[in-house]
Amino acid sequence: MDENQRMRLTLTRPVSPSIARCELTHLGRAPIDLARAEAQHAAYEQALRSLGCHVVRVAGAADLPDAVFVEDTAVVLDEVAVITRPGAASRRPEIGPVAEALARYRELRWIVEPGTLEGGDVLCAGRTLFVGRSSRSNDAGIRQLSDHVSPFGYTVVPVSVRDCLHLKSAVTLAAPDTFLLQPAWVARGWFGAAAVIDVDPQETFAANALLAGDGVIYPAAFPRTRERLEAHGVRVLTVDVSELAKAEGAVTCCSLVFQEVDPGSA
Ligand code: CIR
Repeated sequence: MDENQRMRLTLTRPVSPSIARCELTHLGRAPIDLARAEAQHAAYEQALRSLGCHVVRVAGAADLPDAVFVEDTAVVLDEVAVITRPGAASRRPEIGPVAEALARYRELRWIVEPGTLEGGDVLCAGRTLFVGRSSRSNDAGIRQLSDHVSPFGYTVVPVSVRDCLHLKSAVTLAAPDTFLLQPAWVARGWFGAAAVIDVDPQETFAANALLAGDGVIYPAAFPRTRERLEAHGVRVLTVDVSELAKAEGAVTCCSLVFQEVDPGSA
């Protein structure tokens, strides 16, 4: 089936009422306004719909503070979904309901002990998966991911990152052939001859954009980098994610975007 005829799905999960107890690695704790976070999340889902995504919500989890950051629980490719084993132990109970939801769309594979992997460390560009070696994703997890996906023709490239939570804090795709990158956190050499847009030096956390369809969802907090994206012809939909950012989340982490696949064709 033609890619354009397939439904684009996105899995999301509600903001947990316990989000104030979220994991934090590089940020200090700041009060999070739950009602505002929920409203921001609803606007984010609406932005996904406006880019042609059908939003599938996984049930909320009141006792799992970081459940909204569903990206970290799986890596979804056309052929298979790999359920992760988050490096943050508090996040491991998040995976069950996500796996259950994804089983409707994909065959599942699993990262197991001693591997750890979080989806925020996995950047899929065509048939290459760049994977951050971070405090959340270890070499055993990266090897297991490679074993799961290489039969389908994917190459896994481990990437060193520094001073940030995940690889996708430091680099994401702004277009299928264009990276948006924070050069302080990841070296652009990993990405070969591909086009690279650097974030504006005044906007430290600006490298996380969510590519969905023909546009990106992007935080309103980074207008200078937004200008750079638009100057490269990228269609940008801005969302205010200020409350989720206090939990060290950004725009990719609140969804898993994938194409519906005819089970007979995968
Ligand atoms: C955590 O530290 O695990 C959460 N507070 C934030 C996770 C953000 N995830 C992501 O960017 N992929």
